[in-house]
Amino acid sequence: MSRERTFLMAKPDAVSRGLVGEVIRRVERKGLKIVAMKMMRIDRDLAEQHYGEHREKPFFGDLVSFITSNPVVAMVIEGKDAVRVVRSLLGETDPNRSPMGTLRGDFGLDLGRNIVHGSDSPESAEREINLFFRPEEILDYERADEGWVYE
Ligand code: IDP
Ligand code: MG
Repeated sequence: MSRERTFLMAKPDAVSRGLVGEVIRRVERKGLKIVAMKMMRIDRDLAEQHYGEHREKPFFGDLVSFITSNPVVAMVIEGKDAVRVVRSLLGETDPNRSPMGTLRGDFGLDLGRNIVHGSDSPESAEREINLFFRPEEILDYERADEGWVYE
């Protein structure tokens, strides 16, 4: 079993709307394992690093203001094909184009308030995990159901 890791974040709208439990519930019931988690306020410097690829986009300023506006819950998620599977739990970037049954499809209406962030590739995952977590904050443990989640 490949134990891929990805970075998942409940954004300020998820925290402010009381949707953190919903995000966690969907990750856990899929069989994915949370191996690090913290509530934090993102500062401007971290926001600009995290969203560096969008620096030249017209929405960059609003995106940085939004992501620093209230606390977030940052997580490292581990499991088989975790990067792709977490992205599929999120849905499309625009909540209005995102299928029902996904987090963004079920809980969002607006592109700039799309509830969650998930890494888009294993390379992004490594970069983002290192931005948000120190190695010792990522925990190694077994979930009791692993023999029933993996063959
Ligand atoms: P992703 O979060 O699905 O990977 P990206 O294209 O990487 O989507 O964009 C990062 C974030 O920037 C999105 O989640 C969304 O919050 C915001 N964003 C993307 N495109 C737009 C836009 O056209 N207008 C406003 N905000 C946008
Ligand atoms: Mg992205």
